[in-house]
Amino acid sequence: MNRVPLERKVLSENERIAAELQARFEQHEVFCVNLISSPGSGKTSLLERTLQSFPRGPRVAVLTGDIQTENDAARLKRFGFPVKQITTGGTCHLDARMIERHLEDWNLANLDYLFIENVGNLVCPASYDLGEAAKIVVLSVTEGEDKPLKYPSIFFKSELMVLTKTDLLPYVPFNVDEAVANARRVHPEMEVVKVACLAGDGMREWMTWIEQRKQAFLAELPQPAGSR
Ligand SMILES: Nc1nc2c(ncn2[C@@H]2O[C@H](COP(=O)(O)OP(=O)(O)OP(=O)(O)O)[C@@H](O)[C@H]2O)c(=O)[nH]1
Ligand SMILES: [Mg+2]
Repeated sequence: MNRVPLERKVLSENERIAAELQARFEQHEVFCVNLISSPGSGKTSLLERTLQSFPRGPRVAVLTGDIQTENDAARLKRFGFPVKQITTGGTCHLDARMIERHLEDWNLANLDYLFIENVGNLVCPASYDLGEAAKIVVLSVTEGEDKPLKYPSIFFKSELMVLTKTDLLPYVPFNVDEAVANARRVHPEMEVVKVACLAGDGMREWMTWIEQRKQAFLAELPQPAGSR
């Protein structure tokens, strides 16, 4: 089999498993987001702040993907929520089968939020749905405001762009308005939140977005028979 049909087969198998995962998340009312960025943009730092910011009560879990090391899981486990590292061993993205496998011993009925940190890569993760309710692209101010134009697929598919490391704006030539305009050229409805995770700036806006998007996810779920 040549490369194109094989790739198509892999992607359609991924779509099948992702649809099953999506149905399970919906059935158990688990709001799942897939965080995607190039390496080092600040995904784990954002999740560290997020876990710190959650009030007591919500049931939150994280799956974090990397090619090697358990470093990110070790960072995130400190906050007392269930966290698993997915080590791909070379694959440059997470796929739905990996998520399915790592969820095997978690009871989805006990979760409200599932955060997935994808492998650092702006290209391949865009092609692999994981059953998430929303993709979120993370872009740091050190990467250049042209990235939405160079890597349009992930910006097209993401609902939200989180602009990170805004504390570095005084030191790098990065034009925020131009970055946002570029993202909206690719995806006119793109929402934007700006954060500086080391200082904690912008966390209220980020947590508000997550909460509102979760409410929208719940509102869109099919109503159980008899509740209408
Ligand atoms: N100045 C500054 N540095 C930050 C901020 N957020 C993260 N960093 C730094 O950026 C580096 C990478 O952050 P991570 O959170 O590990 O990035 P990541 O996207 O999870 O990286 P990978 O998982 O390897 O793709 C670390 O040295 C962080 O301390 C920020 O808001 N401001
Ligand atoms: Mg990370």
